[in-house]
Amino acid sequence: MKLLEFPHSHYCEKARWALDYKGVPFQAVALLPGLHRITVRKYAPDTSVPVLLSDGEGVQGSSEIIDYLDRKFPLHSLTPVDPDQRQACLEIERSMDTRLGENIRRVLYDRLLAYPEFIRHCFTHPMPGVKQFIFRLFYPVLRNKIYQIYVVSPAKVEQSRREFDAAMSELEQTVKQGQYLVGDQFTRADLSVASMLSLLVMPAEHPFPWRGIPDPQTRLFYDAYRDHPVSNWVRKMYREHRLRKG
Ligand SMILES: N[C@@H](CCC(=O)N[C@@H](CS)C(=O)NCC(=O)O)C(=O)O
Repeated sequence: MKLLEFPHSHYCEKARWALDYKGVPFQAVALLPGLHRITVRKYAPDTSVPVLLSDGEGVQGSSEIIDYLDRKFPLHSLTPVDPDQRQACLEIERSMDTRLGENIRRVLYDRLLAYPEFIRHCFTHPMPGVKQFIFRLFYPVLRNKIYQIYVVSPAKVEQSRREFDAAMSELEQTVKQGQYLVGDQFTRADLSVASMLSLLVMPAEHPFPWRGIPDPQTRLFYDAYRDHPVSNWVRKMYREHRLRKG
């Protein structure tokens, strides 16, 4: 199996974590954002990663990949059998992929696009020099595109900050009540929420070699959530459930 991915992406981390958790061997194929479209469109209808290539099939989307893996490898299922728990998991995953995942991406890109070396590291690790060269050449165009697609406007950034914070407060109430978000076992709800917050918490078990945040204002954002109960819960989920290969 191959996983087409951006190594730094939280949605790709979600798919990678599911594969590692189930002990499914796979080869991660890091794509250069921008040029990725050419490769991805060969296998899938949309341009987004992650895409899992398995048995000649392209499975696009982190949730679809978990569905696929749970069907193909039922052992260590991430989806509960109980219909109510299953529904609750899928609802948390769907909602938090947006409320945490999309909002944090907007907040971070808004400031960090101004730091090309930081973005270069995120976008080109672990690629050869030629990809770094292409990145430098196209960054001005790429930066504008990313702003248009993911950041949009200062008003949207403000709204995203508020929505992100509201989601964190809501989750805080849930993690106070028990170790897991649904039932008494690790599920796709836990895996999804922890992955969406991997960009914020940068847990030691996450395979990406993170660099320090270069922007002072973004560092304040990180500081504000450093000791948040949900950040501590993410560290715990990574410590206890993020099995690493090798
Ligand atoms: N709902 C999708 C979201 C994936 C997504 O937004 N991927 C971004 C990277 S973080 C991407 O591939 N963007 C480039 C594109 O869409 O062409 C999932 O869960 O996989």
